[in-house]
Amino acid sequence: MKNIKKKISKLLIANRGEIALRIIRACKELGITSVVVHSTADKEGVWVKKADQTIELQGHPVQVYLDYDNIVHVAKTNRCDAIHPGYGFLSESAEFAKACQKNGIIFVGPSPEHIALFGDKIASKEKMKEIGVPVIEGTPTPVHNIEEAQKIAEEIGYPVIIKAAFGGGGRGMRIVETAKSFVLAFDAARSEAEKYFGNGDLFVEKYIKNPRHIEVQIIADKYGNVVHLGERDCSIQRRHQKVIEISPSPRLNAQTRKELYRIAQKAIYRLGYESVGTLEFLVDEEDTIYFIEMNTRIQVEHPVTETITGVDLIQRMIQIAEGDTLHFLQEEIQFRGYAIEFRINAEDPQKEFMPSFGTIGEYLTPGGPGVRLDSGIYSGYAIPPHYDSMVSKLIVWALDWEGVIHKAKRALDEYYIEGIKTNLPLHRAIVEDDDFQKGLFTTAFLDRFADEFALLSTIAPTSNEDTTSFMSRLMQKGLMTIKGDIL
Ligand code: MV4
Repeated sequence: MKNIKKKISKLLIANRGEIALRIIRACKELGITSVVVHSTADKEGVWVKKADQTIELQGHPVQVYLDYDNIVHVAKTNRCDAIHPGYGFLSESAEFAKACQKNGIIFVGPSPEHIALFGDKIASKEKMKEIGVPVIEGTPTPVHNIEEAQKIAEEIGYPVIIKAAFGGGGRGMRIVETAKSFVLAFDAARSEAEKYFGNGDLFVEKYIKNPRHIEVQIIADKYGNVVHLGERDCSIQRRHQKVIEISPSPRLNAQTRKELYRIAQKAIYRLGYESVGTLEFLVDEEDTIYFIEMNTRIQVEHPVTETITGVDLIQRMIQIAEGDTLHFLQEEIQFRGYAIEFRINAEDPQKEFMPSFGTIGEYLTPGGPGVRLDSGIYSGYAIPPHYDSMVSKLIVWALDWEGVIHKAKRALDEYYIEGIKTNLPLHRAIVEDDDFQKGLFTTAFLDRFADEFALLSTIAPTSNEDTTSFMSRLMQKGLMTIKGDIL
């Protein structure tokens, strides 16, 4: 492998919000000057206030974060040696990583080749299979002919799932229960894939019912040293948006866990992958493990791993990019206690969880032992409407599962955000749920729970509402009838 060592003294952050602030903090601790590029809509961002240097990018508030030629140009003219892409935006653009390379700028992440490989869900699945990683039975190449695809689905046996080769976020994905709905589902998946990913390639797999979504965090240097940092249980998600992430997974038998780690570590070593990375697995009701995809970026939920291992993933990611050797061995990593991350979104459960943008009024944040808050907002801040609705991440830690539930309840209760609707009430309801507390949940948990919660929140009496008003609202919704004329 490349034996180049180059110190980074100035790093450009090609991102926004809480992750931009997280990267600034890592830079400060490493003695690196942080440079933030920001849109015209992000002038008042807390990360813009805290960066060492800021550059405003003129243009569409979203497009400026995606225009990689311009970002590389800005990095060069401002003498930055490196760019950290964060998550989302350009973080998984092989072209961006290549453009950095060409211009002598260190891309803080894996090689363009590895990014490209794992962007292709079919090619990466076949590559992993070759290495001995268990994958789900399905088509090894894109299927174009619909009759052919249907024949393969018959062979696999229903239910099957159709997925987009360059997909993500559940788009271009269709579960097919029976042969007669295959054609319609296939056409719909293809149009969606073409529309969102500019490529209509699809593949077909056996559908795994009620899986848990477990991912393994890996860190690897340029010299073949690979360490795993445990798993995260990301089963609590709604419509392919993760809502809560937990490390370690509360109900994973020791043998399955060991097997996940072995598979992940071996695969990363064999691939010659460098930087941080996450292997996503489905674990079915029989504890069978299936690799589904790999994320070649730092993830939103990285703090739960940092919390139980004490490893600063952003700092190590930067040092690996500088050509440093991983300075710890697998045996030196200790996993301590449980961590849970709650993604706090500006959204209204009464309006189908639609984004709820506005200006933050009073802002009272939780703290104390075992509490970490990665927040991109503050009192008086107007949340710009152009970006996604996640405003902060609350991470709690305790030595055992029971303790971390108590910690979560306390920290969620302390958190008060005025001026916008948030999903804090949903989080408070989840941590009170019996199945959640027992660690009994799969990817199906929240789709049901969130809908029931939304319905309940539309009918619950408001704090100062009288009984008559409450009952008449129930009747209007057809949720209650009464005999006679008592109102
Ligand atoms: C699956 C699956 C069941 N069987 N593949 C969803 C997003 C994409 N990364 C893969 N996904 C799934 N693939 C087979 N063969 C179920 C899901 C899935 C899911 C996966 C992870 C987390 C949440 C999920 C919610 C619904 C479906």
